[in-house]
Amino acid sequence: MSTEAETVRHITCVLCEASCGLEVRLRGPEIVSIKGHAQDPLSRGHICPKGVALQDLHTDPDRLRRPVKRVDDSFLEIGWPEAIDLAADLLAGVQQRHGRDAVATYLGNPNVHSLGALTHGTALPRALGSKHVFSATSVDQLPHHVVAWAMYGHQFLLPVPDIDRARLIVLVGTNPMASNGSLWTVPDFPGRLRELRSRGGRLVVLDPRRTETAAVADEHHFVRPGTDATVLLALLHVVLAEDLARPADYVDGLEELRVAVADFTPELAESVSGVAAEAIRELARDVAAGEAAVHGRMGVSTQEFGVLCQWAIQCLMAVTGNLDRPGGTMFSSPAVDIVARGLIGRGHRGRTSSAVRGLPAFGGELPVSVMGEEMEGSSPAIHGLLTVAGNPVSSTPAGARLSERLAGLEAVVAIDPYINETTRHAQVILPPTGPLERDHYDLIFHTLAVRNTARWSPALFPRGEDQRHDWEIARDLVQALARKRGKRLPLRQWLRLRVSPRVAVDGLLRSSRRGLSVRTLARTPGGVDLGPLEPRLPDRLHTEGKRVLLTPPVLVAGLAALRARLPELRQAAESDDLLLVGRRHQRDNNSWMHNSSRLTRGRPRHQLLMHPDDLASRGLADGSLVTVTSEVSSLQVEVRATDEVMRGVVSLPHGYGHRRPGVRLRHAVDVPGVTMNDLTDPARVEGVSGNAVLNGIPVVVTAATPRAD
Ligand SMILES: Nc1nc2c(c(=O)[nH]1)N[C@H]1C(S)=C(S)[C@@H](COP(=O)(O)OP(=O)(O)OC[C@H]3O[C@@H](n4cnc5c(=O)[nH]c(N)nc54)[C@H](O)[C@@H]3O)O[C@H]1N2
Ligand SMILES: Nc1nc2c(c(=O)[nH]1)N[C@H]1C(S)=C(S)[C@@H](COP(=O)(O)OP(=O)(O)OC[C@H]3O[C@@H](n4cnc5c(=O)[nH]c(N)nc54)[C@H](O)[C@@H]3O)O[C@H]1N2
Ligand code: SF4
Ligand SMILES: [Mo]
Repeated sequence: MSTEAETVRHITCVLCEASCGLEVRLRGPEIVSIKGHAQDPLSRGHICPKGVALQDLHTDPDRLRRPVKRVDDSFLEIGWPEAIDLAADLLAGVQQRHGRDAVATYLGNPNVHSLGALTHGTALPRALGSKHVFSATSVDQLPHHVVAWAMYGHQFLLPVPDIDRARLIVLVGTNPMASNGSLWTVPDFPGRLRELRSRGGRLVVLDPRRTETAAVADEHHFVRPGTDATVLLALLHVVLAEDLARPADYVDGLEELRVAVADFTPELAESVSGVAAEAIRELARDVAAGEAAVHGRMGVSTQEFGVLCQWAIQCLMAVTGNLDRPGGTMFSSPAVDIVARGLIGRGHRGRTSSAVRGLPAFGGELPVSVMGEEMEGSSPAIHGLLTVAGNPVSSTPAGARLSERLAGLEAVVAIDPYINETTRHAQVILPPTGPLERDHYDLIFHTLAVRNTARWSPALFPRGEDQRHDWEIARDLVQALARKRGKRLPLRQWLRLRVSPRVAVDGLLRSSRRGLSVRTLARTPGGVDLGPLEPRLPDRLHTEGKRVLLTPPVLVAGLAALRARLPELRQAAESDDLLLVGRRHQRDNNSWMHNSSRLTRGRPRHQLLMHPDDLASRGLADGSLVTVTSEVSSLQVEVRATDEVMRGVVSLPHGYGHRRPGVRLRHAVDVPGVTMNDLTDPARVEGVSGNAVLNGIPVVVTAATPRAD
C-alpha cells in the first residue's frame, strides 16, 4: 500500500444524464473511495452504483488504450500515426470509389457525455460531408426535438419538470428510480420526490409495468403500450371541455386545438388504453389546478405515436398555464446557453431523405432505422461506416441483421474504447481516454437540469503518453482526411481544432452574461449555484413573433394516423396478443458497462417479464426457457412470472446479449441475456420523425427446447 497522503477531488459523473458531482479520495494514483459530493448544489450528495463503478471502467483490462487494427480475426495494437492514417485511408478510399455519401457516420450516446466529442467531434461528419449521418437520437428522443422545433422554434428548447417546487408530477413511460431521469437532469430523484411528498405533493405514473418509480408513486395506472396518445389527448380534451384552459398570452391556436382534440374523449382513451375514464378526468383537473408537470420519455418517445404523445404533453402544459411557471415545466438558464448562442441549430426537416424509403432527415440526420437497408441491395448507397461512441448492433432495430451487413462493408472505422458487438467489425479502432482522464463541462445537461448551476470537472488522472483524447482523435482524423484528398484545412478550422475543450469552454464562460471562467469554477469544487429555474418566456422562444404554436400542421397531421388506427387498437386491447416493451435497471448502462462485475453481480435481471395469467394461458412455466418471436426474428430467453407487468405485456431489458464471436469483453460475455433489438423492426418508425418504434412490439411467446449451445 502506498504511504502517500490522501487527496480529495471533485468530478462530474458522465455515465448518465443526472450528472452527479462526485467526491473521489485518492492515494497517489489509487482510488480510495468514490462518493456523492454532499455540497454539490445540483446533485446534493447523490450517487448510484454506476458512479462507484467508474473505477472499474478506469482499470478494465479490456478497455483499449492504444489503437488496434484487425488482422484476420484478431486485433493488433498499432501506433497512433499509423492508425489515423489507416482510418483516413479507408474512409477516403470509399468516398473516392463511390462518392461522398457512401460513408455513413453513426454517433452514439456517450458523445453527449463527452466535452471533447461536443467541441471537436462534430467536425468529423462535417469533414466527411456525407448525407448519411445517423445517431442514437432516432432510437431515443427525436420526437421531443421535432415537437420543440415546431412549437417553440428550436429543437433544443426542452422544458423540464420543476420538481423542487411542483405539487404534482405525472410521469409517462419513464422510470427515473432506475434511469435517474432523461431529458430531465434530476440527480437525487428519490430525495427530491421525498421533499415533494413532504410538501403535500403527489407523483402519478402511467406505465405498462409497475416500475421502481411506480412502486413509490401515489398513483399508478397501467397503460397498454402504444396507446398513451389517446390518454394524453383526452387530458387535453377535458381541460378544454371543462373550460379549465389558462394559457399565457403568447400562446396561439387554442381554438384550433379545441376542435382538433374534440373527439378524443376519456371514454375513447379507456377503450384502447385501459386507463379508467374517470381517472383521466380527475388527473386533467388536478393538472389544471397548477404547479403540475407532465413528463414523458422512452416509453412514449420510442413508440408508434411518439410525436403525438410529446405534442400532447407540451400542449397540456401550455394550455393549463403550467409551462414556464415555477412548479410546472420550465426552461433552464445555463451559464453556457447552447440555444441562445447558436451552438446547436434550430432544426430543419426534410432537407434530404433516405434513398430506399424516402424518410426525411431532421436536423441534418437521417433516422437510424434506415441505416441497414441503405447498405444492401444491388447498388447500396452506403459502403463504409464510421462509428463514434456507438453500438448500433445492440442499440438499433434488427441489430443482428445490421451486424451481417457491417461484415460486408468495404470500410468500418470506430472511435471507441471497446471491442464489442459493433466495433468487432472495424478494421481499425481508435480508443479515446476514459471519463477519469479528461476534463468535463456539461454543455448539454446543464441545459436540461432542474437547477441552474455550473460545474467544471478537471481530469482526475493525466492521460497516458500513448493515449489520445476524443478531441485529439477528431482533430487528427479531420486533418488526415483533408490530406488524403490533397487539400489543406482552411486556417480558421485548423485553428479551431487545435483549441482544447478547456480553452473552448473557458471562452464560452467568459463571454457569457454570468461572466464566469474555468478558473473561477475550478475554485468552487462542485460548482457555482446560479439558483432555481426562472420564467424565460416569451423571450426564449425562437418562433416568429415569439409565440408558442399549439397547432403546427406537421404535428396536427398525426391525429389522422391515430384515428385510422383506433379500430385495430380497440381490437388489440381485447385480444390475448402480447406486446413487448423495454426496461432499464439501475446498474445497467445501455449496452456497455456489463464488463464491471460490481454492476452485474447479484440476482440475474435479464429475464422476459410476463404476467402469470399470460403464462398460464399458454401453458408456460415460470423460469422456463421460452421462444419470443417478432415480425423480424426470434430468440430464446428465460421467462419470469410477475404481476408487475400488465396482462398482454412482456418486458425485456435493453443492452444485453454480448456473447457474439470476436467480442472482447471477458466478463460481459458471461452475463446472461439477449439483445432486445434482435426483435425490433426497422420498418416500424414513428410517422413524422422517423424515430424507431422500440416499445409495443407485437410478439408471440412459446415454449422452447434448450439449444445445445
Ligand atoms: N430496444 C431498445 N433499444 C434501445 C433503447 C431501448 O430502450 N430499447 N434505448 C435507446 C437509447 S435511449 C439510446 S441512448 C441508445 C444507445 O445507443 P448507442 O449510443 O449506440 O449505444 P451505447 O450502448 O450507449 O454504446 C456506447 C458505445 O460508446 C462507447 N463509449 C463509451 N464511452 C465512450 C467515450 O467516451 N468515447 C467514445 N468514443 N466511445 C465511448 C462504448 O464502448 C459503446 O460502444 O440505445 C437505444 N436503443
Ligand atoms: N441505470 C440506467 N440509467 C440510464 C440508462 C441505462 O441504460 N441504465 N440509460 C440512459 C439513457 S440513454 C436514457 S435515454 C434514459 C431513459 O430513461 P427512461 O425514459 O426512464 O427509460 P426506461 O427506464 O427505459 O423507461 C421506459 C419506461 O417506459 C415504459 N413503457 C414502454 N412502453 C410504454 C408505452 O407504450 N407507454 C408507457 N406509458 N410506458 C411505456 C417501460 O415499461 C419503462 O418503464 O435513461 C438513462 N439512464
Ligand atoms: S445517477 Fe448517473 S450521474 Fe449519478 S452517479 Fe449514477 S450514473 Fe453517475
Ligand atoms: Mo438514451
